[in-house]
Amino acid sequence: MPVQTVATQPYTDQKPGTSGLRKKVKVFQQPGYAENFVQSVFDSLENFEGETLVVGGDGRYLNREVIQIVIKMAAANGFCRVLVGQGGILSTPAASNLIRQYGAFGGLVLSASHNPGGPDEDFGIKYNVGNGGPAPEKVTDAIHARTLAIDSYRISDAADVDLDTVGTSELDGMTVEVVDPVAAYADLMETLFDFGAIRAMIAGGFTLSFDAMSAVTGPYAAEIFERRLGAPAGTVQNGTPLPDFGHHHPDPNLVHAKDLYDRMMAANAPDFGAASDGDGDRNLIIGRHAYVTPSDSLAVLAANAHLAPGYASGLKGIARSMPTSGAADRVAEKLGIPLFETPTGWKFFGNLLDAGLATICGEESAGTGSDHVREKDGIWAVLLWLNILAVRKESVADIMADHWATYGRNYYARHDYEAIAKDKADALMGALRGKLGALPGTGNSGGTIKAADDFAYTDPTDQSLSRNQGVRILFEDGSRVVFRLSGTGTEGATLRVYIERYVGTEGDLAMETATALAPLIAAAEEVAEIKGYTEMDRPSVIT
Ligand code: VG1
Ligand code: CO
Repeated sequence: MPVQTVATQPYTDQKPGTSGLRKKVKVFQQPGYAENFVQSVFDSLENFEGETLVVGGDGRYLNREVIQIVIKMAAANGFCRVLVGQGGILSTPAASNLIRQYGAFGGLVLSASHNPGGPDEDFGIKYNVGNGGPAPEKVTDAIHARTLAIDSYRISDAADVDLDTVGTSELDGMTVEVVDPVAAYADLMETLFDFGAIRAMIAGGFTLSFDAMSAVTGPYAAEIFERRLGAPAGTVQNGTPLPDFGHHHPDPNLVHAKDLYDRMMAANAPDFGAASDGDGDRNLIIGRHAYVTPSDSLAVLAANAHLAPGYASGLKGIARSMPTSGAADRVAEKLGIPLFETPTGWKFFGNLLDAGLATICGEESAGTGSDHVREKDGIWAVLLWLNILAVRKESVADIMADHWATYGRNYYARHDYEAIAKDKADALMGALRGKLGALPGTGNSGGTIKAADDFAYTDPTDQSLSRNQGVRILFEDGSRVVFRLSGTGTEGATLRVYIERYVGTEGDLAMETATALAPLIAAAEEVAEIKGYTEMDRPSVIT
């Protein structure tokens, strides 16, 4: 019998987080662990018989093995076709694009994104629905419920599929199509941006450096920046996806992309630097001697998007996650378009994009994207910046200065306290929630507190309600401090503290961020007793 039904026991720890199920590789290597989760995904879906499933991952350790499992289970469960990236590779935005382009039923994206990879590090599985975006909460809740009840999974016992040769084969009556992971995505980018103008800018001496962090964007960046846009070989650094990302943490921030940062701050820095994360959906933007915070980047991209052909007719709206700074709000106000504030995680943008309410979305965690796919998209953000630079013919630093002079500046930082004890993290958040009602009207180093709440979001398209999405302390002058626990970590808990202060166009727009935020950083400590609960006297990462 080609299809086997295998008896299994539920695992109790398969609740998807902010972006899919993420666990240590060793956890995924337990018997039936990946199979249980994949079967639970299929069990919670309906009417996919005869449909197409897209599968691919960021190339991390275990990627190929789990892709073989997914293909054999898709065949055993009745999918008609699986599309898989050659070598098992698909960046998250490229997977989203393929789902949309082929009208697939959905897709499984294998990645733990910015988390490190390797036998002792992290792996992940995320299900994306037919619009190409991450499954909404009602789907992930159903998947989780199923993982707690599952007693068998279905899998074909056919031989492994050759993932390295582009072409079509059969597996138990199901078609397996191995596709070039880059081509369709690169073609899509050419429809959105003025490649001719960017190519001319590069030919005219504009220099750039892209750090793929030994993760999935290497092949995409080489094709787009070096081959299609004519940047010299070597523009893309760390361009080969490695199962352990070269022992690095593929998180494009100032700590983990320090090489790029140092290059961009050096005397002979290139004009433009960028990096992306494990699965290619994040972006770090650094101009020559000018770091751009992700929140500012979202605002600048929104304010200038009309300069790129794909957005020439303007934006319908902007959406940002709640902890992302309000810089984009000021742009939306000036453009006269709506601004949506959602909980953290790209899954909350899908409905807004589908409904045509928002065109551009972003998160403070270095995610920016648009309605071209239903995921955040690192290379897209880089290309939009390049298109804007090619049209405006100004430096990144000048564009930032001009932006702040027009809109004022939202000074912003995120402090992460990583790998703290889960009970301590829960106690900190519990204590904070317990005192929310008493805070308004009181004062501390940050000034007078105007309001304090636990963010809740009602989706304007389907009225679904998401509660407990982060504690907000809002001050009278518009400053704020936000606290939430990460939903992507695999070790203990991570506390994220988001700190923001707005300075208007008449104020000092050239302060050091740490100086501008010092009173609010003190206020965060006073309100939440971070040192006491975390037993850490400083954050592990500041971005
Ligand atoms: C983090 C970020 C969030 C992002 C998520 C997935 O989640 O804060 O903005 O959407 O990662 O990004 P959390 O729950 O750890 O704060 V990725 O590139 O890891 O898919
Ligand atoms: Co990612």
